[in-house]
Amino acid sequence: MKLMLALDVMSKNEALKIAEETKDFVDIIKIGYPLVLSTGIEIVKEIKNKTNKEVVCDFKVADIPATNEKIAKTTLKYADAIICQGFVGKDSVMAIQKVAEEYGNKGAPKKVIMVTEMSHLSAVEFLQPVADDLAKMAKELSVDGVVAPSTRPERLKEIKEIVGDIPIISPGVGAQGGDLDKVLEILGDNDYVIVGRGIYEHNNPKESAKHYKKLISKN
Ligand code: FNU
Repeated sequence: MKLMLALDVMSKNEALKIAEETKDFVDIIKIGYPLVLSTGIEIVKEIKNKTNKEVVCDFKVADIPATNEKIAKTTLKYADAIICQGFVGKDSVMAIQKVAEEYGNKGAPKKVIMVTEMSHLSAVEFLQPVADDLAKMAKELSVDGVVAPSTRPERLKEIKEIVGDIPIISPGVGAQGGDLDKVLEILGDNDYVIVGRGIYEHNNPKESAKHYKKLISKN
């Protein structure tokens, strides 16, 4: 199982410092609007140069196909992977997949990760009722990964059963209170546990990353 660092800090210096400090224990780095809107998309290059890790842009893209295509082009020029929402439907996700195919190559494929059920409390209101169908769509489209919640292990398990061998990217351990032990019983070698605040808000991010990596690697 792999550790994905969610680097949601708001300054370039802090981002690069934490990325470098934790890189021996982190498998892949995820950034999103907090960092990219604060510093610019070029931060992707700087993180990659400093760490030699793949960078995922968590933009939860959720627009019409024509706009999704533009967002994907700008993002995948820099990033290795992009996160999109599935609830906008097949054509919107496929528009991103088309860009990923165009921009990637065998040595450096570009990946599309689709959100199914989110990890926060209110995801049960509107997303949970359709999440199994979203997971089925993710399977049908052969996306490169799906996001499913560590905050609700029973749902994580159900979604994993639907998507089969598609890697799961799971947020919710640490600050959101997800139970890592339960999550470790469900996820497998190709899946990712996302930890953000549990690492970057820790007084020693390196030690925290090391701690999570050790717990995850035991399985
Ligand atoms: P931490 N994230 C999430 N839940 O938390 N992409 C989702 O359902 C989802 C996400 C992201 O809580 C969130 O934006 F689809 O500090 C943040 O970047 O450990 C990270 O996962 C969790 O961060």
